[in-house]
Amino acid sequence: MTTAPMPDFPAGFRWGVSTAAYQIEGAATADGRGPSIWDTFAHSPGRIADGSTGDVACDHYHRYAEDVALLAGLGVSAYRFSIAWPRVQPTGAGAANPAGLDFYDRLVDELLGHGVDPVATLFHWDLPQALEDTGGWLNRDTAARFAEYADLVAARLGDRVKLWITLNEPFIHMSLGHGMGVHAPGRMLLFDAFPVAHHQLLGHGLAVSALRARSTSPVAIANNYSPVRLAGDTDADRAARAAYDALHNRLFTDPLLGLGYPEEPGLDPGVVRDGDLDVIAVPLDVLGVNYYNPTGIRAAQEGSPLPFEIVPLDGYPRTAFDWPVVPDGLRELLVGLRDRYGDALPPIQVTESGCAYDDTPDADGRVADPERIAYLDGHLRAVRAAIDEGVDVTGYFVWSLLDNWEWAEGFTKRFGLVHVDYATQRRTPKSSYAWLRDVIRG
Ligand code: PNW
Repeated sequence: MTTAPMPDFPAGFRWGVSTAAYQIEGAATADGRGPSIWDTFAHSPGRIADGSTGDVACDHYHRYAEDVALLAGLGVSAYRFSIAWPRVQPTGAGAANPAGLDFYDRLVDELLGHGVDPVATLFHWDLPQALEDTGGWLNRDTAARFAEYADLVAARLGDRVKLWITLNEPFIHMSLGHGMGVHAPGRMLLFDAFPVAHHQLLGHGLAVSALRARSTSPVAIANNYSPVRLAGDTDADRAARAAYDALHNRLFTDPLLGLGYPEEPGLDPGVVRDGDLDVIAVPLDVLGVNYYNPTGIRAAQEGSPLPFEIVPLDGYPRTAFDWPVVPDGLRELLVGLRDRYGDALPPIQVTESGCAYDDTPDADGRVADPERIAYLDGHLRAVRAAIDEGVDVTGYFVWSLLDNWEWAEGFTKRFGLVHVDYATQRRTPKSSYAWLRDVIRG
């Protein structure tokens, strides 16, 4: 980490932190909430590293006022949270459950009362189980259901949410949830999971129109991106890199920006109907970029079901997730998006960036996390460098405000600026919280 002062960011730059409903809220059956695919998955034996569930998580549903006070103390101008679809529509269809919407109404007003812009994600992976029972995102009908849900949310919150995000990381939801089976709903379809890509994107396009009918606030999607590093120098290695880049970085962006699906073999979702690509290419106000690390790729071994092999990247520090820490990958990614999409690219906000470490309180109850400070320092400098190279980046959100329930890893990975003792629900700001507060003030 350099000791040079953090460079300035443009006036109006949006500083934020991000969370997701199932990872923090708990209160899984409160006020009429229906089950989601993550309730089902977490309650199935053997799926979660520590056998835990999100039943209680950070109990944010009851402690949101304390958590908003933490946001205010941090000095962020925005908070990205997600709305649990099964709180709003317990079975994924029909009239809104008013008690479910009431919670987000209270949260939004609490944020506004502290001068924090509410940024709402509509889908952060917690599909109502009843929709999964009719095929989930493999079923085209789920896209239409998603737009109806968006309409219900916008009718209630459309006057106060400052930025809408339709989907969180549809690539991760497709690949880990439907391709590899390590996330809910636990399907292992490999390349047969592609209808999940198209139906999510179709749902996005329909939801954008539904939101705009009720709200004048800008609309975004949050995609996960990973610059691809080539491990090997044969033609087969280069072909593998192109295949992986098309899958991870282009499949969910080319169609949004009017280019249609990538033409790489095997990437045709097969369920596209006339007119769908126009629905999907509805203009975006902002592109949300979630970045964690680059991916090393080389040609697949003989007999592999995949057209590439993922290999570890050597020579970098690693987080507790074993993910390499590569700040310059974020600059490379941002510049690469601009170079690829040019004028079709809307302004970018980095909607997730962060790291997990084994943070534990010392004898005095303080939590020092110098690795996280170094991580954020490097990634913020990378954003600044991309801006200097002419990329229009208008915001940066840290993942995450709180240590929380990290999906298949349960409570074993701590991403927070604030430590959570799950036994007592006591929140303790880590040293990175004070560091970021000072950066934002500066
Ligand atoms: C994102 N990968 O998930 C999610 O949006 C967050 O909910 C999550 O807590 C955060 O990143 C940290 O994991 C990802 O395997 C899950 O490459 C897995 C991957 C990437 C992102």
